[in-house]
Order: sequence, then structure tokens, then C-alpha cells
Amino acid sequence: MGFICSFHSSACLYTILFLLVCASWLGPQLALAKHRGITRRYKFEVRMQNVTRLCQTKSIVTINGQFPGPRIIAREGDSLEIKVVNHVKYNVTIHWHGIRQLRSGWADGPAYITQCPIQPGQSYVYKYTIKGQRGTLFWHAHISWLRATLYGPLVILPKRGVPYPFPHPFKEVPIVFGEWWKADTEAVINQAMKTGSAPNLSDAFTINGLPGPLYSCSVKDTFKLKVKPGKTYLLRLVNAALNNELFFSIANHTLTVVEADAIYTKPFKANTILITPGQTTNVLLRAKRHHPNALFLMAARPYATGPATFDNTTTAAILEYAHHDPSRKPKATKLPLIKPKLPFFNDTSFAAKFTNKLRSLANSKFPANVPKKIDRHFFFTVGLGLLPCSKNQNCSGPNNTMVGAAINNISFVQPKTALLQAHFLRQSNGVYTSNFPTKPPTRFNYTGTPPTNIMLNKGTRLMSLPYNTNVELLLQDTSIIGAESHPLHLHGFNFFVVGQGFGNFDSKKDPAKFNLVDPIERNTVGVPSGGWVAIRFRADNPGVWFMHCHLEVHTSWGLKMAWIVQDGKKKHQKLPPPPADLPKC
Ligand SMILES: *[C@@H]1O[C@H](CO)[C@@H](O)[C@H](O)[C@H]1NC(C)=O
Ligand SMILES: *[C@@H]1O[C@H](CO)[C@@H](O)[C@H](O)[C@H]1NC(C)=O
Ligand SMILES: *[C@@H]1O[C@H](CO)[C@@H](O)[C@H](O)[C@H]1NC(C)=O
Ligand SMILES: *[C@@H]1O[C@H](CO)[C@@H](O)[C@H](O)[C@H]1NC(C)=O
Ligand SMILES: *[C@@H]1O[C@H](CO)[C@@H](O)[C@H](O)[C@H]1NC(C)=O
Ligand SMILES: *[C@@H]1O[C@H](CO)[C@@H](O)[C@H](O)[C@H]1NC(C)=O
Ligand SMILES: *[C@@H]1O[C@H](CO)[C@@H](O)[C@H](O)[C@H]1NC(C)=O
Ligand SMILES: *[C@@H]1O[C@H](CO)[C@@H](O)[C@H](O)[C@H]1NC(C)=O
Ligand SMILES: *[C@@H]1O[C@H](CO)[C@@H](O)[C@H](O)[C@H]1NC(C)=O
Ligand SMILES: *[C@@H]1O[C@H](CO)[C@@H](O)[C@H](O)[C@H]1NC(C)=O
Ligand SMILES: [Cu+2]
Repeated sequence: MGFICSFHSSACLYTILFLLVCASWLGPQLALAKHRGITRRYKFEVRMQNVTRLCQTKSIVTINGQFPGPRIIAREGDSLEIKVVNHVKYNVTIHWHGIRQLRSGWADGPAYITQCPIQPGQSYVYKYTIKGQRGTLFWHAHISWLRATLYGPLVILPKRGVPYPFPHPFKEVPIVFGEWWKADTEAVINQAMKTGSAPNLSDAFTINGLPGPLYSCSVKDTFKLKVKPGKTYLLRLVNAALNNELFFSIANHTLTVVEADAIYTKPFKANTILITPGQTTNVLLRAKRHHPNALFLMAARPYATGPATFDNTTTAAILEYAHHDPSRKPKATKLPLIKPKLPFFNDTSFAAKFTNKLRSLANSKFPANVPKKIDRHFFFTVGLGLLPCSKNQNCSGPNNTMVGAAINNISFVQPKTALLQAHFLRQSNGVYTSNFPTKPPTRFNYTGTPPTNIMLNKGTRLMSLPYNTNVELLLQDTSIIGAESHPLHLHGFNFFVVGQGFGNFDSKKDPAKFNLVDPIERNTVGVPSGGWVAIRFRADNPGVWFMHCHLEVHTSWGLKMAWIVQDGKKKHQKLPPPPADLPKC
């Protein structure tokens, strides 16, 4: 039956294409370049496209008319040149999430941080080289809420001839989670910023662009994963949802986690995966040895801790076994469909147990180079608060206020020009100041009863670091308006997650418990709800690097800041000048 993988379902095509590309496309080109990387060129035409989900058609922003967007595939060491041409009425930028962008900050993508937007009718070529990274990442728009539909996987294979540090999978399949609104998402966030209320909730989550059979009018839009008994599959999980961390589980199957944010992990088994927006996770799925005469649901739904209501629906795909003997193939519709059991929405103890299992391989091939001698310590509170609305607004908060979000009580104000350009040209005057506070302005019981004054400050303040500074950063959640897990994403770096805990960070007792041996290395970490996390990184990449909550609504509200990393003394430690086609404001 056309039940699951109907011909007009783009996501089915999408996987098939991906598998084909993996199998053949890389062959001849790479044979010529055993050790040296090659340059791969892509063209991204930003175009509107009508797409129907949940029985409603809407016009969405896409790349090349595809939703989800095209896959980018490269090998470690390759260079990418991606020409983005903007044919829509919106300003657009694209971010290559998790790519370190070593000395190529001009290609990072966050609007007004590293570049001005690509305006309607304009184009920009993102150029960068993938150095020392392999695994699953993704790309997405990095302006307003356009990433709701502008996203796709970015797969970095190891250098040719270099094996994975785990059994070679029979096939590799991207599983990209998204979030779907029936309404126009730009209207949703614009309305929220005008009224000061929380934005309208999404209507569904998606797997490879498809909501799945648990929504009304959606059975035909279900992603189907077909497996052969006894084979091992590598699922490349990406959470591209806007505002929700997700639990993911496949009924009656155990997954083995082998990689997170393009860093190999010590393998461990899990029935449920927790993945925040901005995170990626590779898992091995071992198909059962014999045809189980059943179908299995692969489902995802939120891990939600905040004070606000959330989209509590469940997206699902179907895992189906192929028969060795097609004549014995039972009718798929006759088979029982087995559903997984997911943790409860606010199961923070599950979240803590899961994240504590993530460890770097930390062996000679893949060492964990954790900074040991720290040059600068920072303590940042992250959380919500209230912001005053302008006089001509009528905001829904008390005394014409709106919900805001902040780091160290500063709700970031987006500048009118790109920070990286202002920094490079030494024209910071009137654009930003370099006085981001190293600690919160007042001490309080961060996770206890909040202070009575919960107003926030505003500003475009940055933190400047000399080249090669070893940084330790404590991220402390606050309970202002409500404790909540915030997935903090740092551009330009991977960091090591050396410690985490609940309540307030204790600078006397907690550092003794830090893991400096095999902590997970990643680019996005969930600050535990009502708790803290300690991260370390070496500031070895000159440029201006955005750090923000990857819940898009919190970014809109100001939970963001940027680091300046100054040039080093040597030539290869300096940021080169901007490319000629860098968009202007
Ligand atoms: C989308 O549908 C509308 C209404 O049917 C139509 O006017 C428009 O041309 C379509 N857009 C595209 C890109 O196909
Ligand atoms: C948000 O939801 C409200 C209530 O259902 C509705 O009136 C409004 O039009 C929605 N806003 C957008 C932008 O869809
Ligand atoms: C699925 O798991 C349940 C509970 O462990 C078990 O009772 C059932 O037999 C399994 N079904 C299949 C088809 O594997
Ligand atoms: C989801 O939230 C709605 C509204 O708060 C509630 O009525 C419903 O029971 C919830 N559903 C689940 C599965 O928790
Ligand atoms: C989780 O939610 C349930 C029901 O909404 C509530 O009773 C419980 O206190 C919550 N648990 C935590 C840890 O917040
Ligand atoms: C603001 O909005 C509220 C609720 O919609 C309304 O009662 C009030 O009159 C409005 N105030 C102004 C000044 O527009
Ligand atoms: C609103 O402003 C008035 C006057 O400044 C003040 O007395 C009151 O406490 C404020 N209310 C809130 C909820 O902040
Ligand atoms: C902070 O608040 C929590 C929760 O109310 C409480 O358990 C704790 O004792 C408080 N800590 C201090 C130092 O007051
Ligand atoms: C945050 O800044 C506002 C505005 O300056 C101030 O009123 C408030 O007390 C500060 N809050 C904290 C917790 O420091
Ligand atoms: C697009 O970006 C330019 C340059 O920053 C800005 O002037 C313009 O207002 C933006 N347009 C929209 C629709 O936001
Ligand atoms: Cu957040």
C-alpha cells in the first residue's frame, strides 16, 4: 500500500538518493586525491516551494525546491564552495553548523555576526575547508526563523581508506528531525515579538520532512526505513527542530551511540536517545537476525522542562524488514505495529543519565585534548526575564513588558552591521563594546526563589580573548520565570564538557569532580534544567564567534552573545581579509 513511501514523498527519495550517492558518487573523484582534499562545489538556489503537510499546502523557503534541503557530502580534508543565490523576498544566510571554520570565519553564516545577509537578488559563495573533522553535522539558515524549512544534513566521511572506529555499516541513513507549522513561521515570530507573548506552537515534528502516521491527515507522509535482517545500519540523527529537545526511540531495538557532534564516542547502548536542537548523534542499528513479522515505530517527542506550554505531539517513522524471499513477503498492513516507550516529557533524571554516558574515545588516534591549564574562568547565567516594550507597543507582560532571555542578565541586541567586519576593520565604535561581564552582576540563589526584580539589561557586548587562551566557562541555569534546559551552541569551536550538576555550581567542591580524561567534545550542550555545566575550549580560531541557545525562541529573545578571538602573532594565526563577494548591509 502507498501507506508509507508514496512516490510523491520527497523524504523517501531523499534517502534513496543519499544511499546511491554514498555508494558511487564519491568513487572516481576521490581516487585521484588519496591524501589531498578536493574541492566540492554546490549551488544553493533559495526558492519558494509549495509543500503540503497535514492536509494544508503552504509556500515555504527551500534550497533548490527541496524539503528538507540537499545533503552536502564531503571527506575530511576537502574544501567546499557553496554558492547561495537568493531568489526570495527574505534576507538569507546559511550556517554550516559544527564546522570549525578555522580562519574562515567569513563563511560561518550567522546574520549580523559574521556577515550581512544575502539580500533578495544577491548571492554569496561560502568557502571553507574541513580540517580534522569527520561525522554528521548539518547546515541551516541563520537569520530570523528561516531555519524552520532551510536545513539539511552535512556528512563528512573519513579520509579515503580510513575506517570508522566501529563496525562498518551496511548502509548509512540520515534521520533529520524538524518542526512544522501550518502557519508562516516568519509571521509567527514577528507576531510574538510585537505582542510580547510566546510564539504560537508548532503543529508537528517531522522525520526527514514527514510528520508520520500519528497526526491526522498524515499517514501518507511517513518516512519508512527498510532494513535487511542481520545487517547493521548507521543512523545519522540530526535535531533541526526550532524549539524542542527530543527523545527518540525505536520499538524493540537497542541503539549503539558511536558519535556526537562529529566526534567519535565510546560506544554505549541506549533504548532512547536525547538530542537537543543543534546536536547530531550517530547510532548503529542492528537489524534482528530473522524477519520479526512486525513493523516498528521510530518515534520522537519533546523533552520539555520550561515554564511554557509546548508542542507535545509525537512524530514517527516506520522500520520495516525486507524478506529474503520476496514471494513470502507478508502484506505490510497485516503486520502488527509495535510502538516504543519514550520517557515522560520532563524526565530530567533520564536526561542527566544519558548525557553522563557520553564520553570521548580519548585514544591515541582520537585524543581528547582537554585544556588543563586554564587562563580565563567565566561564569555565565543563562535564563529568562522581562524586557520593557516600546511605548507604541502594547505588550502582554506586566507594565508593557515582554519575555526576554539573557546571558549574565544581558539580553543581546542584534547590531545593524556584521560584528566580524566591524572587528576586522577596527570600526567597533557604535556597533559593539568588548565589556561582556565575566560573571552575573548580582549573586543570588540562581536555582532557588528568583529575585523580585526580574527585568533584564540590553546590549551588544562581546568578550575578547587573546589567541590561544584556554577558557573554562560555567553555564548556570536560572529559575527566573522557570528553570529550563538550554542547549547552548558555540560557533567556531568544539568544547569539552568537563562537568555538570543540579542546583548552583559550587566553585569549591565541584571542580574536583571534573572529568579531564575522556569528557565528550561537542559544539552544543544542554545546560541542565535547574543546574549547571562546565565546558573548556582553547581559543585557537581568530574571528568573532556567536554563542547562543539553540532553542530559536530564546535566541529571538536575546539568549546570545559573541566572543572575539584576536589574531595570533604568526601568519597562520591571523584571520584573512574578507572575500570580495561578502554581502554588505
Ligand atoms: C503555490 O501555490 C499558489 C496557489 O496555488 C500559486 O499561486 C503559486 O504559484 C505556487 N507557487 C509555486 C512556487 O509553485
Ligand atoms: C497564533 O495563534 C492565534 C490563536 O490561535 C491566532 O489568532 C493567530 O493568528 C496565530 N498567529 C499566526 C501568526 O499564525
Ligand atoms: C517486542 O518487545 C516486547 C517486550 O520486550 C516483546 O514482548 C515482543 O515479543 C517483542 N516483539 C517483537 C516482534 O520483537
Ligand atoms: C498535550 O497538551 C494538551 C494541551 O495542554 C493536552 O490537552 C494533551 O493532553 C497533551 N497531550 C499529551 C499526549 O500529553
Ligand atoms: C513533571 O510533570 C509532571 C506532570 O506535569 C509533574 O507532576 C512533575 O512534578 C514534573 N516533574 C518535574 C521533575 O518537574
Ligand atoms: C492593550 O491590550 C489590552 C488587551 O488586548 C487592551 O485591553 C488594552 O486596551 C490595550 N491598551 C492599549 C493602550 O492599546
Ligand atoms: C508596574 O509599575 C508600577 C509603577 O512603576 C509599579 O508600582 C509596579 O510594581 C509594576 N508592576 C510590576 C509587575 O512590575
Ligand atoms: C537555593 O534554593 C534552593 C531551592 O529552593 C534551596 O534548596 C537551597 O538551599 C538554596 N540555597 C541557598 C544557598 O540558599
Ligand atoms: C538585571 O538588569 C536590570 C536592569 O539593569 C536590573 O534592574 C536587574 O536588577 C538585574 N538583575 C539581576 C539579577 O542582576
Ligand atoms: C535585509 O538586510 C538589509 C541589510 O542589513 C537591511 O537593510 C534590510 O532591512 C533587511 N530586510 C529585511 C526585510 O529585513
Ligand atoms: Cu534556551
